Amino acid sequence: MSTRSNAPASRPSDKKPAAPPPGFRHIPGYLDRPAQEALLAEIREVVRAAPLFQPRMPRTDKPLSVRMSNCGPLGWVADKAGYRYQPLHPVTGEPWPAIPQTLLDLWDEFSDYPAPPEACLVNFYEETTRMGLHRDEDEENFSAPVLSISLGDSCRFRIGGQARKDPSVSFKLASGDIVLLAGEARTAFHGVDRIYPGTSTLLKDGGRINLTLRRVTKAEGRGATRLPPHVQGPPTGGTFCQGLSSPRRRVPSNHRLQLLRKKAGGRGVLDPRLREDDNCADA
Ligand SMILES: O=C(O)CCC(=O)C(=O)O
Repeated sequence: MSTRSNAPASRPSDKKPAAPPPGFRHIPGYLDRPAQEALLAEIREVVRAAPLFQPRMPRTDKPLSVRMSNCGPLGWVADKAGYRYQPLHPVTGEPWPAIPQTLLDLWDEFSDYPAPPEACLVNFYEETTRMGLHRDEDEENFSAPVLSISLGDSCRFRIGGQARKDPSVSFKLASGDIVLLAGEARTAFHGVDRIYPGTSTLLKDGGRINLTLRRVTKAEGRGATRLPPHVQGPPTGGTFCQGLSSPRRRVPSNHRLQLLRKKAGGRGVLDPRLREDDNCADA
């Protein structure tokens, strides 16, 4: 993803509302309440190992209003150096935790893509957080869809066309909803106009979590994925990992990542807001 901002995603237009682009799917209420609670518990574990951080816009250095974390071999980050995927958390310097199996299963069910996701962004929205219209374009692979899962308060999600000024259409996304951006919709401008506070009791202190599963590198065949450098060898400390070449099987690599996390000793919770009793980490 890139070209995000805090600007409102909606813009008044005389044009008739567009239909969502081909490849857009909204599956309301796919996860029932027990499934949402179970997934939330898994995300709390992710955020405990990889605390939420505040991305900043490269040009202006202004913070985005959304706080975020990641799980998977790669994670999306934004700072003065640019928008990119990298294998290490930008604050703790640790590898991202593994993507929970529940999410990998959802990917298998909905993505119709022969390789597993390499990144799962965890976006945390407070009452006033919004996400300006942007395209997800920092991945080198646009043939894989983006799969999104919503937890907590509802939001108004907006999606348009391939140009920022194209007419757009909006939907209310509620806790447990799934959205698939495939085909044309994969590269369509989209954003979050607003959060509807108090619309879900899932998170104790309110707010919304959005999870997006992404393929970052190009798949090399059925089941293919690639290892980040910290799993293959010494960390390069570099930005998005070009030239990752070893095929990776999901189970061993996740296991390996868990071992790496264990070795790291779970240190690195730098932000007092990210304690267990924080909104996201203990909702
Ligand atoms: O929060 C959402 O529903 C959308 C998130 C999003 O657009 C993104 O992470 O690129």
